[in-house]
Amino acid sequence: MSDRSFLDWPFFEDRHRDLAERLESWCAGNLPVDHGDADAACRGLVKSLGAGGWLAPSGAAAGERLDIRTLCLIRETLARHDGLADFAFAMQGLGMGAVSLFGTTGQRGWLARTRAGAAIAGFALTEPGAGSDVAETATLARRTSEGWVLDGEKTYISNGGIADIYVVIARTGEAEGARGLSAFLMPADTPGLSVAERIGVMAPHPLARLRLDGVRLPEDALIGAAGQGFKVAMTVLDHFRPTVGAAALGFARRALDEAMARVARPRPGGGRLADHQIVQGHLADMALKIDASALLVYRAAWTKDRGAGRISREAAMAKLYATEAAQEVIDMALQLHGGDGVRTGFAVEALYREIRALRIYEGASDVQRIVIARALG
Ligand code: COS
Repeated sequence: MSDRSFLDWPFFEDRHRDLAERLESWCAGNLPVDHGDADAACRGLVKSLGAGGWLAPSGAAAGERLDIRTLCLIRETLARHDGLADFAFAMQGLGMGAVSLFGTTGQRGWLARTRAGAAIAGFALTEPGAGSDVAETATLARRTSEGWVLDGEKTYISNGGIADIYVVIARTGEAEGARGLSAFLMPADTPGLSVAERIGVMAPHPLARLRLDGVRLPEDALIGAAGQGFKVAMTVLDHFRPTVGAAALGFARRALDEAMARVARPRPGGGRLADHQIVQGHLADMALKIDASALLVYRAAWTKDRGAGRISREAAMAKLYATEAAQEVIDMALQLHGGDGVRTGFAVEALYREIRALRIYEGASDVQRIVIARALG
């Protein structure tokens, strides 16, 4: 069983501790699921997480606020049990993040569905020519007498192909660069929107390149004000980046658990790997990285939940450190397994593949460094 002592930290309230305990027993009864068909697995996970009530915190109705500590605790716990369950939960939140933070009452109708597990969400931000540099977004949204017409391409869109609803960022041209973008709510069945390519990745999950070809959206599809799309996207990312750190933390905790169990096994020739000081030293380093990650993740979440404005620096530090540290922790856990570490069917092999994308998505590590450096003034 993973170290749970962090739950006593002053970042948490009793409702968080209670939630962590209830989710732990839900996970024990429902996870992991078979990943053979990633689309089917994710559809099933959204349904079962919804039925269990676990998707409700992924969105905020009018007058409610996202509780970032809750989002982080859920991601950490799910990631420890099943990476795809974490993915399914995370995307309901990120996909609908702009609606939770800036949506109108009408737009929030979709939230009721994504929070119940009745609809799947996606966030269509990245483009072939605009990954780290969101200000380069080229997808065009033209205003017409009836609303908007969108043309362009979005890529690496998680849940692309299975989502029912997307938030899409497009250029509306109020100004050059970052000041000329807007956010829109785009149902997946809108004519002109198609899946151009399904993208296979090392830890499979639904992912696609989307084509927008004369996609007509009504006037009220606009989320927030026209020209504010960059700020909408960045605010969403500030809220969700600590949760990426939390998922990395869950993966790292699982890796440490696996490593501790492994090195405690009696060896055929006598003794245990755990008896070696050098192995104890590795375990200590792993535990240190995990606690440092947890402190940064829950510092960011607590700061936001206390009502702070922008938490760009705290969120970037949490994501950068926790994802990089988890990669190191998992690599060491794999190393301690010897040849078994690279064998399919071993948890550390899957963790090694699962962690890698977290250092890239929602702002690659070097983007987080840029954000931190700018926040220093
Ligand atoms: N919250 C609110 N506003 C923000 C903001 C934030 N976190 N970050 C920037 N802004 C505002 C700035 O204040 C500025 O406003 P004004 O025009 O009023 O001065 C405006 O947005 C432009 O900011 P900036 O000049 O910093 O923009 P850049 O184009 O230089 O942004 C980075 C650079 C790299 C930080 C940004 O493009 C980024 O985060 N990229 C990564 C994107 C990403 O995570 N993609 C992953 C997609 S997977 S979902």
